[in-house]
Amino acid sequence: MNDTPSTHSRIAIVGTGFSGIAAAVKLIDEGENDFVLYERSGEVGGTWRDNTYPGCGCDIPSHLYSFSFAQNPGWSRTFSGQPEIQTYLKRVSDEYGVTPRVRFHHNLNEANWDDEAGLWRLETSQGQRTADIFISAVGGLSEPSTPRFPGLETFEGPAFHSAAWDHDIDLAGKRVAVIGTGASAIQFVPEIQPEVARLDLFQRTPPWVMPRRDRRVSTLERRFFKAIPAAQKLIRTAIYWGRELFVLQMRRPRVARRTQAIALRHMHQQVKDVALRETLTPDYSMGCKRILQSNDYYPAVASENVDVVTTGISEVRPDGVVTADGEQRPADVIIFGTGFKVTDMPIGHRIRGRDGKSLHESWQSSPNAHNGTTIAGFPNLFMLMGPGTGLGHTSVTIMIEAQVGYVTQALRLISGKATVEPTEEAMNDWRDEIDRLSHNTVWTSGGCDSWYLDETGRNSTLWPTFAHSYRRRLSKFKPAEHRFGFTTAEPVTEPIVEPVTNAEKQTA
Ligand code: N01
Repeated sequence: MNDTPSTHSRIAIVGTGFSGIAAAVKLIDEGENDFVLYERSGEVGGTWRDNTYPGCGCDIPSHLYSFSFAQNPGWSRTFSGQPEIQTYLKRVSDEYGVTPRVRFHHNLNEANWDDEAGLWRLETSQGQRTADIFISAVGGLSEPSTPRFPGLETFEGPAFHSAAWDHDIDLAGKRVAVIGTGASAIQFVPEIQPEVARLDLFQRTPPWVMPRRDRRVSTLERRFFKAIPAAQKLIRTAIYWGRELFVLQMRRPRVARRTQAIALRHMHQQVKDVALRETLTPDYSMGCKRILQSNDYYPAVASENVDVVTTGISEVRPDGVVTADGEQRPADVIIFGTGFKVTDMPIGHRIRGRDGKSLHESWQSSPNAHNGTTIAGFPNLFMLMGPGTGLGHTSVTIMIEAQVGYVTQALRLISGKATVEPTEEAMNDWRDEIDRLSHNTVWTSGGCDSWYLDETGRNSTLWPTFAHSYRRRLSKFKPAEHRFGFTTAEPVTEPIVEPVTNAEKQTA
């Protein structure tokens, strides 16, 4: 169906990661037939397709880090690796009839709301597409952030970001500079450390690292989950509520101190060198940045061929990295584990609303969307995993499914030629609530700089409390918080692909 000539659809979803797929499955279930997904790549999967670095995996238990409607009894580990998650996403996309609706290799360059025609004009790498409703499912971790160190372009060896791992580069026997010690780096450092000649790990801020309670799931367990889906559902529910308790430590310093002690003990058991332990000990409250989990990071870092470098980088030369104290550290390869553009998301520059202003301009350095989803001045735009919906403590699939249910409620209300957008007041109330909930939490007062906070110092990234309260909040779409209008766009009546229903496929 990818060669269908239609350039207009009632609904356009951009992105086919967890949120794009969830939205598509929900629309299919709703009997909505007139929608397409635009995907810049040639495969679904989003960040789980792109991040193929060695050791890439999930730090949320697999039973929870999956869709409630498509439980997978076959997870091979309690915390899945990237290949298995990617396979899962592709399978769900195929089985639920999403894949035939995806237009691959359509990179969204710009999206402009045309107020006269009452539709979105999506400028893609394959030409203009239009839609009455635009669901942005591009995710928060889609655009790698690579620091522009002076002289980087002169570096003679390969240099790549962890989210675009260059598998053609053989690291065996090489001197490797790894920049960053976040969630990605702590996963790939133990994988590459045994094979490289030297590894200089440039650490700006040490992370808190907890033990990773990962294990193989036995064949018997898998058979059991397959035979009795309710048992897997029960475990999922138990994990869900267990993870909710993690919020308490973000809000209560006493609880946090107890967890910090576990992390420190973990480090003491694995790192014998006192000076190195000092270097690796965070000076901020646990949870201020994402809490990491690993059983092999500290042993790798404590290995003879690894140096943890804490002096900042001043420049890159053709054959190495120079720190602020003038020391040059020779390197054959540079790997950036430097994260993603989260608070200044590139999509914010590409979406323009009614008055021609981009999201970025209207946000003025502090992203905001009502319920993390809709934005005044941007009619019929729904952002999945928008501002204020990220999570540190549990699975984002919970937020995604809540949002998708909320969006479908809104879509039912504008089934004709109508538009919907939140009132300014509703948006301000939401922002005030995020600020109130963030106040005095570890995210805003934990003593660290994190990408949860935007340029203005606000937490505009995380939902700063329990996931279940977000679910409850989004369980009912409130028309009174929105403004409705009418457009002149002709509704599209021609189906793009045959309807498929997923109701019978639901396992949970
Ligand atoms: O990125 P990060 P990531 N000079 O932003 C450092 C998700 N994820 O790719 O802390 C020197 O966490 C930066 O230093 P500092 C998860 O949500 C999920 O590792 O800013 N260093 C930090 O050490 C995660 O949070 C899973 O001082 C620089 C590192 O680079 C998110 O992805 C698995 C620098 C960046 O860490 C991002 O993780 C993996 C500079 N100029 C990832 N700029 C799951 O399991 C940045 N750094 C679900």
